[in-house]
Amino acid sequence: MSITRSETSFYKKNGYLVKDELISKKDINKLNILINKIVNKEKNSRRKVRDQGGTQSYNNYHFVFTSNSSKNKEILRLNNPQNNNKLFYNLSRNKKIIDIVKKLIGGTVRFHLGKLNFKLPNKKKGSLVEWHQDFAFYPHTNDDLITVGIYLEDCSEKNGSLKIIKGSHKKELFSHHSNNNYFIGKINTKKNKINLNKSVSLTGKAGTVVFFHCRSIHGSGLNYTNGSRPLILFGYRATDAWPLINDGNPHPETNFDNYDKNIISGKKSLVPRCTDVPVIIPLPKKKHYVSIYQLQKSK
Ligand SMILES: O=C(O)CCC(=O)C(=O)O
Repeated sequence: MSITRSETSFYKKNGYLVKDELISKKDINKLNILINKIVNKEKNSRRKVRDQGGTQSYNNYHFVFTSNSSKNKEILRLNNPQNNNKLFYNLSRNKKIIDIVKKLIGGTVRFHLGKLNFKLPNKKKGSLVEWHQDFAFYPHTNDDLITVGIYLEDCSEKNGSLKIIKGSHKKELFSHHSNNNYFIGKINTKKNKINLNKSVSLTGKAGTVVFFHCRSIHGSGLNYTNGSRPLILFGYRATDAWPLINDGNPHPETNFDNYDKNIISGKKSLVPRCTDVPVIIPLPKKKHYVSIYQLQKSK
């Protein structure tokens, strides 16, 4: 099962596509059982937390916490779940997902990144994610990159579904820098007169998969429920989209073999495809940031 021509046109026009319950209930249940185990083990561990879990770095599997306190530690994110468990790895290579990605980014696919964002209830300091474009974090020589979000539980505006601004992938790449010229990973929507009326909430039942373009402006609101909102995000890129910076994910200059091992469809090539895409280098950063949550709070 892939997508119809009209779904492809919808994606091209709007910069996103929602596929209801693409992943079966059975597979979602298995993932949720595994996640509960991982989270409980980590919460009960007495391991000392430093830097709220540390930064995203090559091939790393790690947790991002709300604080360094072992008593009140809450897990915001699990980075690179696909590196540590077959179930997550298989999901990142799921045929239904990859077939759609292939159609949407032009035929070749290289795995780029993986994370599991929990979005804690608001009362447990689960933050909102401010408006941003993923391409601002990792510019490439072309923009055939896509983010895929998989809801592991039913997701509505109440528990912080993703929101996206229709058609924004065709507009400019906005500055994600502060007034002091530091990269802070968010857009000043007022200053840039971004029409938030064009935003749509990407809600769906558990197993729903959302696909969005790397230049689509997106974010998510607060979670007003008592439970967390687990969302797996996987990034994929065309094999000839060459990274212009090292974003802490598989990178040719860090480990060339591993970079190519992440090819899912298509051939290796040393010839990047350079297209006329807007690029702003995401530097400097005030300090080496731990997560998007921290980064977006910096000035
Ligand atoms: O977890 C979310 O709600 C969105 C996260 C996101 O957009 C990101 O990590 O780039």
